[in-house]
Amino acid sequence: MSLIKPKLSQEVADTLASGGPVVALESTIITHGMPFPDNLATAFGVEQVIRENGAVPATIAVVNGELRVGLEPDELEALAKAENVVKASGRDLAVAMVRGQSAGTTVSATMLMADLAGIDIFATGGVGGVHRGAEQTFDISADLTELGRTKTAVVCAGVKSILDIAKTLEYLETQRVPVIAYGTEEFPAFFTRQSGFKADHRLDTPEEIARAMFLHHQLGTGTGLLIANPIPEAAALTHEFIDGTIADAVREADERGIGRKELTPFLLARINELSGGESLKANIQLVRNNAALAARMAVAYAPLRA
Ligand code: PSU
Repeated sequence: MSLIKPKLSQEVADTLASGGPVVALESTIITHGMPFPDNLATAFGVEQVIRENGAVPATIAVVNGELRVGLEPDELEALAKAENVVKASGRDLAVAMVRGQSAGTTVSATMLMADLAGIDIFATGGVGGVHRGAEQTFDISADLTELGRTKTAVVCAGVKSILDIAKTLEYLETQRVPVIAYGTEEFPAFFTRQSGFKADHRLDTPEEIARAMFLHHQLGTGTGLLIANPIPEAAALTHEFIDGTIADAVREADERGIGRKELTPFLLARINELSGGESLKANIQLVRNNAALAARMAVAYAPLRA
């Protein structure tokens, strides 16, 4: 039981108090996932998509040591421009507060803060997972353990094949996290619609997903849910185009000894360079697509939780 409440924006506080739909958004995608100015344009655009689909966006971050849920436009801009800002997973929040730091929150930290604020649904691009070679390095994202203990539904476009997708799915099974693919049998691979692995479940409407969330929590499972929403067909990259690029970036990281929390941002930036910007374009489209689904889920879920 937590004793800390993050600081909510007025709009988010009012919407939650009236039982309205709110969708949480992470900020590591802004501080470490995309370059300026695309990161800022995407952050504003994604908030807009959530509004167009009937919900209120709540971008989550740490600002000068304060846990914040719902940022003002000038605060988003400052985060998007900041250099050397911290990347905080759940375990880093307390130290960031003590040191008065500003931080982009990863999926794990955002889930934790959303839960503290009373927000049930969160949209992102991709979640972290089990890295390739994890049998040697033990590099498994804290996002997966957080999904195993925090009751937030996370909408993503699957996980990138910078990760070991089979091991990521195994780990989620161990953590009692249902993996629900939206409108498809297959677990998507972020830039591509297919990964070669099936998701555990398929549901075809936001309303069905909202009901599954409700029942999952009624069962007292205590865990989150991972909703995998494939990138729209028109924005998707092909395996022929992106797989070699991903492999090259992973090899380069290995040769340069880049690991731990630097690894994911390095791979994202390098894949963007090597793909001539195509991966960034795809990334932006899939985040917007996830925001739309999350908002529709939040609209369907609000009356259930009342
Ligand atoms: N995957 C993406 N874009 C991102 C991230 C993941 O496609 O920006 C970010 C998310 O914030 C995620 C974090 O929580 O990277 C995972 O980092 P790590 O692998 O170090 O746990």
